[in-house]
Amino acid sequence: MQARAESLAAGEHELRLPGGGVLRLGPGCRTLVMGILNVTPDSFSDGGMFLDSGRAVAHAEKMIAEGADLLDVGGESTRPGSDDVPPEEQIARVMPVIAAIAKRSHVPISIDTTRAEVAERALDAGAQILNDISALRDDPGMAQLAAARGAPVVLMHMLGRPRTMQEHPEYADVVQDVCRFLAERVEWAVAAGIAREQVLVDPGFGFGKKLEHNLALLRGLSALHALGRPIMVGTSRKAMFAQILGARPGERLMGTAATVAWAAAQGASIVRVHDVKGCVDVVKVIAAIQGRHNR
Ligand code: 7PM
Repeated sequence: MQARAESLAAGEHELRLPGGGVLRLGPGCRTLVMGILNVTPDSFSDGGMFLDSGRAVAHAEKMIAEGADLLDVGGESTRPGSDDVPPEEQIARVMPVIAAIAKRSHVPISIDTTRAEVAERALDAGAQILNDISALRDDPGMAQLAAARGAPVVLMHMLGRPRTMQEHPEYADVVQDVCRFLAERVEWAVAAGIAREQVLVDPGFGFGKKLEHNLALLRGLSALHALGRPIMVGTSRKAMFAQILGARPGERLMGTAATVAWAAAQGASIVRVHDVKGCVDVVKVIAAIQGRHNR
């Protein structure tokens, strides 16, 4: 591990996936596109997990066909601002979907949860990456799990708690504050037994941030490279596009695409998006301009 880490060129990263795969990130390859898969009850159907799972799996297959490099599966998408989805409910939602996707394709799957019991069952079902919006603060079991399974972990910045975070977020210097927080969480994760090489960082767009903060973080995104870890960016369809454009969620693709292009040009390793096809085109064009390897 040490030898290989040292043999990597500056800014290059290799995440080791449970099961033996390797995910290459960094200036040598294009920004990867992670498709968002929310697994939530379908209010238009009679309910029942079979229907929900079928719909979610079909959407996963569509995103894979559109070129998704990874999928992020979450069963908690009513947050922020509302009640937490209990772990048992998250497990019931995501497990069958992850198992079905893992059976059909080799696209790496991340599990979007802050709860270790959900993450553990997701890993058992075939997920390989942990995406924790609490940066391992919610559940002490998460760090233990990541360390024990050797799974890569995304550490995201959030100011405050989901329910109240948008009330009055304040920063001295948002880029510096977010960098300092992420640096602290990386060191905390390493102290908890997680390999530094397995950690990704994410500034957490929209999580305890006003428009001015989101824009400052985009403007200063490349400062996060000082953390020495791959950067993930999630701006897809977020409220900043309502504020800049007056766009409803379904009308935020071009706004999202602009931030995806910007993030890719600043060297973000992964963009987390709803609209996979358009965003794959965007990152491919940015890679072509930069002369990066384009697969
Ligand atoms: C309601 C509000 C539902 C907000 C879902 C959301 C990120 C994430 C989310 C992100 C990482 C959304 C968010 N956002 N994980 N999970 N980074 N790493 O808009 O920006 O998708 S949930």
